[in-house]
Amino acid sequence: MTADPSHSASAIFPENAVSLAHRFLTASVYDRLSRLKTATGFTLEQAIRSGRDNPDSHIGIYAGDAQTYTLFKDIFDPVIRAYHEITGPIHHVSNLNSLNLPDLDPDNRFILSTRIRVARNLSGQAFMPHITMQNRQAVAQQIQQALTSLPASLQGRFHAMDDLSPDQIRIRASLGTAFLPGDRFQSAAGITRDFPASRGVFISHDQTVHVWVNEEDQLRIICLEKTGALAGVFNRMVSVLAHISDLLEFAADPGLGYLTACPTNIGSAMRASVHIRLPELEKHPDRIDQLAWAHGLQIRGTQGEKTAVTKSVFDISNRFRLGIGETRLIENLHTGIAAIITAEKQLAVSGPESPEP
Ligand code: ADP
Ligand code: CIR
Repeated sequence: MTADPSHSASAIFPENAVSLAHRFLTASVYDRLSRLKTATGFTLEQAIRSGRDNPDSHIGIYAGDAQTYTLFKDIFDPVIRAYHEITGPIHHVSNLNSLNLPDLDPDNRFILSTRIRVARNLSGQAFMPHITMQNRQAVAQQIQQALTSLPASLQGRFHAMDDLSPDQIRIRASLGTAFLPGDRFQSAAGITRDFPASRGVFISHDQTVHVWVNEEDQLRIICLEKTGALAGVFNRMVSVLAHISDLLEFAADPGLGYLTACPTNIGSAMRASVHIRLPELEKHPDRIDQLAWAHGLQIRGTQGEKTAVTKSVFDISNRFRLGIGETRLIENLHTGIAAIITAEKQLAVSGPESPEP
């Protein structure tokens, strides 16, 4: 098929676009895929809207439902390969088994908290960029109902966000009982439509388990502790997932793993992070970047994705989630954070004038 010159990559995305979607969406791929629609009616144009409207997007593409990943494979496949750094076959691996690892910071000198989240969507429902208002509400009710069947140790309270004002949401988000509306990337993707309708946060009575309902994905299951006990937080996640998976069926693909709105999250859909205070390494950005890179880690700002580091508190997490089992992902993070703490201690001893290694 001859490519329509008006559909050259530069005509689809603005000239200054930097995203992977822009990089891989050739004129011929665009030409072929732009004629297609998933069974729920999701199009390529919708998938790339966020990347097109936000030229600074790194990924620039979202899925509207599970079928998006297969129907639009010709663009999702290279984006997934580039982000997850996969050259051979894409092969989801899962091993949700308990771990035993030493506390990364037994004296609580560096790590403020450890958080592990996994993303999930319900099988058979469109994802947040494309779900109807009615189905979004049905999803919230189904999840809320399922959570009431958790065992006694995981019982908790659901905090609906529907009727909250922006000020109430801000206050409750700081307390953990709500989440903020999404950023401009999610907004352009359609994820934040009708916010805060059908959104809410479940919190277990002991506060260690949170479930965000209808944020970027339908479920963000979160285990959180104000320590560096990475294995303990992971083991709780293993147990929570075993219970929740008995109650709900999740969208998944044998090769791609759990399917999520953003292709960076597929696979285990797990992001394990520590909030860690690193005043010395903060003065050596190249060193911390190099350590993170070497250990397959990602650095985010204190308030999350695309925010700044404040008071020297870094969010450091696994960069990869696909083709690597959950236990290895946690072990790699453990090794990387241990190396980062060692480097921070060395810099503190050698003083501020120490040369860049
Ligand atoms: P994700 O849900 O993909 O992890 P974000 O990067 O936006 O997305 O993080 C979500 C929220 O979780 C942010 O408010 C962030 O500050 C908070 N967070 C992330 N890691 C930790 C942590 N280790 N301790 C406490 N809060 C954390
Ligand atoms: C981008 O392309 O930069 C944004 N859509 C965010 C990509 C990272 N994914 C995410 O936060 N879930």
